[in-house]
Amino acid sequence: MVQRFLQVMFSLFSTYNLELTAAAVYVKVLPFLTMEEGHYSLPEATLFLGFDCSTQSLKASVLDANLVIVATEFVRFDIDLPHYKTEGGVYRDPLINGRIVSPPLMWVEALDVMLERLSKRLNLAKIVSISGSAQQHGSVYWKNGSFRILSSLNPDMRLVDQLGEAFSLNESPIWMDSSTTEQCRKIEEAVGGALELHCLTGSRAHERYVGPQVRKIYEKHREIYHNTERISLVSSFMGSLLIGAYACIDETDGAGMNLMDIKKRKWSNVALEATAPYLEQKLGKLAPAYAVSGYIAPYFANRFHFNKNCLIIQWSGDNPNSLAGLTLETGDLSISLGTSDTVFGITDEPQPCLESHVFPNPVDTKGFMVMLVYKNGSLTREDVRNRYADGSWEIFNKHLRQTPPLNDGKLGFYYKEHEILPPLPVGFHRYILKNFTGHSLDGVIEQEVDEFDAPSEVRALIEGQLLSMRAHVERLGMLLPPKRLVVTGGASSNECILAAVASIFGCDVHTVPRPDSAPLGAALRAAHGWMCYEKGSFVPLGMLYDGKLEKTSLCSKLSVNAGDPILAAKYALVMRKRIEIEDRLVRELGRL
Ligand code: XUL
Repeated sequence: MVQRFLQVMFSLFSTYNLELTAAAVYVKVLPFLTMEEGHYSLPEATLFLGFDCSTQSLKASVLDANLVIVATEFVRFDIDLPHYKTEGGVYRDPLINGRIVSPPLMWVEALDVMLERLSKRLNLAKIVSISGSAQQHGSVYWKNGSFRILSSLNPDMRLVDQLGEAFSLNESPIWMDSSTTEQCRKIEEAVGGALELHCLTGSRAHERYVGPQVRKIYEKHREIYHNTERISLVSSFMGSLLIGAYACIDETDGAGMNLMDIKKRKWSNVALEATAPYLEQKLGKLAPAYAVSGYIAPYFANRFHFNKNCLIIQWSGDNPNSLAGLTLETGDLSISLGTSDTVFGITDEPQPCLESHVFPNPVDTKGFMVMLVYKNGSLTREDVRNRYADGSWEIFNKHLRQTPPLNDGKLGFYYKEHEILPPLPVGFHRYILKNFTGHSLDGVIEQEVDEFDAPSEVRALIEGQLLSMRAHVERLGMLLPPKRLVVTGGASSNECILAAVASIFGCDVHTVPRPDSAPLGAALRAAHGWMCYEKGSFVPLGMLYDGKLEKTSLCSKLSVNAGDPILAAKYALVMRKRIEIEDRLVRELGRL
């Protein structure tokens, strides 16, 4: 009875945009926390589930009460759901330059498949809380009247068979999209310029951000805009499915929209007005990442035997969740090598810099997460591997081993996709630095060439990606070398790439036991949200693992020792030259 009352309360809060935080509805219905030697112990026999709805797959990690991974699972969109005919989880529009979308119904069906698989492996009733990560910036458009469908799901049917008519837009713009340059410029102009928008919302206008995407829909497809009752991020969309109601947008992921006042953690009227009318009511409320979105919907309790008290904690972006899963502290830096490459850290005072993305700290009530994002990550590494290493990682690594550091002055810029940082169009650019001795840039000139030998192409790609990261981190004023550098993402299992990171950054390189830190971070945040709920207020995340980190699946290890400092100094010179060339390319070809 109490339970049903709370479920209805959660739905009402969510539907009518009332503020809901972990502390707002506080009733102890779950096992108790115990305090031991400065940390909280989670109750024995409880499980915490974290998802990651990324570009190419839906992943899951399950943590036990000791924060040890007990199960992982994944659903690959292209392979497990081939009827959507996506490539790498996306559709590239051949007619509209830069338009890249994914079908939201595919994410719904991926959840069906994932839960069918997990229910065969685990007793889902032991899961006390669930959270998730999702690709940042993707947006989902719920058609007028869809709340009714979402809140009355029939447990005898799959989700995909019930939500087919729920969307006003059947193709969601995703983070890879770059079709809104015009809208970005108009929004920046309306708020007083790129820097003004950056200071207000944490980022200048970016094509993939939700604000410019919404403005485009409003300008070009007004009927769709008016037929939309709720706009979710991919993160809050997946959370909505699990609570059977519209989940709030998390403040950290919400900062990736060009719509939120980064300091107040509230929608900014100025930014909303620069985007589209009546937008605030379509967005609903923001909530902190540790808040409870609601209890799991009866649909999942009935169909998959989840405990009806299972809490859904706010979902957030994949990068913020990785930051949580890597247990980053101020002064640490992480490089995530995935579909996108990202570099991020935590700071109290972010410097205004147009290249960076600033979000509220996803694991604290104060401070900021600062991030750089590259669109040409693993897909570009695979492309270069296919062109110059016969499609084999072994040959790719052999090329890296047989070429000297600094690549005899060969520098490459490889953009298979329109790049975010720097904002350059598709294209490969190669240069050889003449007269480079490694001691100064005096007399060094760059000569543009068409192609290198195959091994040098591979080294130019990897060195180029890492030099760009080092240069832009330096521009951001972040601590270099960092206190701890943690490399994560698929390519972090490649030792040759890790060795290049150590040489170029000139510091030790750490890795974590599993490269997919986003679902792990989500599972950790599920436990954190549950703990805050139990305590009735925010509790520092570290209270979950302080003093026992090495016994958990969160512990990082030293993988490669710092490279030679003389070599790192030579890389610093090449980096300066590279950034000079990059700035020139942006002036000549850039989208800005
Ligand atoms: C971050 C970004 C990407 C996506 C990838 O700003 O666009 O890292 O989050 O999923």
